Amino acid sequence: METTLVIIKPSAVQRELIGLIVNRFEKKGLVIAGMKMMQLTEEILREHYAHLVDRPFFHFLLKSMMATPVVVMAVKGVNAVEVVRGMTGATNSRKAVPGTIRGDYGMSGQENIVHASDSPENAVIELARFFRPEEIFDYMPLVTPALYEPDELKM
Ligand code: IDP
Ligand code: MG
Repeated sequence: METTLVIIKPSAVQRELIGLIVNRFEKKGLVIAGMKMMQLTEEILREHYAHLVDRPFFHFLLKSMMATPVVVMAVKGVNAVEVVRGMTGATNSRKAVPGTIRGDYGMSGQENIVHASDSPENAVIELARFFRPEEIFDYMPLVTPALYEPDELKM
């Protein structure tokens, strides 16, 4: 099983979409292995978005990501990184297809509702950035045998 990082961004917190977004991951069959609210800082954002610090819109991204507290989630399941990225949709919400979270709830490239890790390697790095090890819980809901065929659970 993989665990991936999701951030419910201030754009979604402001629009009162927290519960709805958590519910989408739960209903998909993913496990919420960790979840908390936190205020992001410039320091953590410069690390998290290191690939974008030289882009002209970076100061807008900083302001937008610090506008309210965010909800950070550790989301677990077989191939969770790819599954959650698929549910998230394209970066620009206007181009994200309907049925994805960005496609259903966003109209912006920057204010695009959620962050999701883009590879298993980055998921490990990003989870460690936002969670202490004891904040991610190793449990499986009782419905698990109804969600997967037994061999899939070994993945
Ligand atoms: P991703 O969130 O789909 O992985 P990244 O390229 O990693 O996309 O960009 C991180 C975040 O930076 C995006 O989710 C979005 O909020 C913001 N961003 C990316 N590209 C642009 C842009 O061209 N204009 C404004 N904001 C952008
Ligand atoms: Mg990214």
